[in-house]
Amino acid sequence: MLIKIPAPSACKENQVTDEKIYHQRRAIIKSLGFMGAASLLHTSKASAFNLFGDDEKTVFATSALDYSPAKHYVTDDIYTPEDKVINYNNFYEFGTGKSDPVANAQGFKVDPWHLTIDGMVEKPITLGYDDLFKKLALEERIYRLRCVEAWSMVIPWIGFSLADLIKQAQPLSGAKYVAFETLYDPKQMPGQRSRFSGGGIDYPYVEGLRIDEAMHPLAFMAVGLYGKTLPPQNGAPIRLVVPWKYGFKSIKSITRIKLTDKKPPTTWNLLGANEYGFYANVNPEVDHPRWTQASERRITTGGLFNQSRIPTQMFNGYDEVAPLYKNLDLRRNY
Ligand SMILES: Nc1nc2c(c(=O)[nH]1)N[C@H]1C(S)=C(S)[C@@H](COP(=O)(O)O)O[C@H]1N2
Ligand SMILES: [Mo]
Repeated sequence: MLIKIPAPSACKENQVTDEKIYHQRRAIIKSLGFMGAASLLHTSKASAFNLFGDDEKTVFATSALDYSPAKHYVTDDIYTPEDKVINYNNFYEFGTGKSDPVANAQGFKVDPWHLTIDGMVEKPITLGYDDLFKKLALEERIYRLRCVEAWSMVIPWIGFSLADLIKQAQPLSGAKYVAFETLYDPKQMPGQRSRFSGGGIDYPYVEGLRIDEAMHPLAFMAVGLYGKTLPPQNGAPIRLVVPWKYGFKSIKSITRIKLTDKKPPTTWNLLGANEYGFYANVNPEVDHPRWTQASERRITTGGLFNQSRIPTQMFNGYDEVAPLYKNLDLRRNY
């Protein structure tokens, strides 16, 4: 079956409705079993190359039978314009202000890159930069991202499921957790040079998931957004996206994924255990000690003051993860 995929650049921030319809269509096209991503890769190593090609591109989907009604890979929500997604960031390695990452990360070197998956696995592996785009079929997913600070965005990511990546290393049955680590490179990351410039974090930034959370199909490894490779400020060349958890779990610029039988330390929990838990599931009923989590500021179009305040949903609306926590008191395990 032949499918036409329009270039993402076709959408403009002031065409919200068009943008929405346009992308919705694209996401559905993607869920039709699009397997051609590797063949769309540019050989160029220029900074942000277009993962869907420069123009309308004809690609092959395997067959309509591949369609799975994965309702949570798409959304009716209005997309956050690309310009907001790539200019309003949290990436403390590049500074603690929202506009610091875009200002300080532009020279960040992502190629060569090494991502190692090791620990309790049958077959430890290390992926180089090109492998990140070629080893697994790329797909697009539209996810809500809810920061613990109570703002949120809707972002079209490109990547593959974390489960598919982990399976490449063949986890041992005793592995109970997955630990993640961001690059440690103070020469490139000014926030890592001192405690004061990096928000008090003891770098490298580390995160973790229980193995069943990590293997959940919604847990995603992103290598791109809005049809292009990730900008450095969004965690190039590869970052985690866990849409039902607060944004700080979605660790950026990952160099190591380690399977372990011990609960791994996590950066924000180390920084303030009474404010940031290991689970960090989005939960409107459990407030942050210093602010409510019952609602959030959705960043769409418009200035800072006309963005809508909307109710926060349990698990950020991804209720299919609820069974993962059926035996857990989510008030105590925030
Ligand atoms: N290594 C690293 N990963 C990180 C962070 C960080 O400071 N360092 N910030 C987190 C937080 S708090 C959020 S909300 C998201 C923001 O992702 P975005 O900038 O792509 O929207 O990245 C997360 N991942
Ligand atoms: Mo965040």
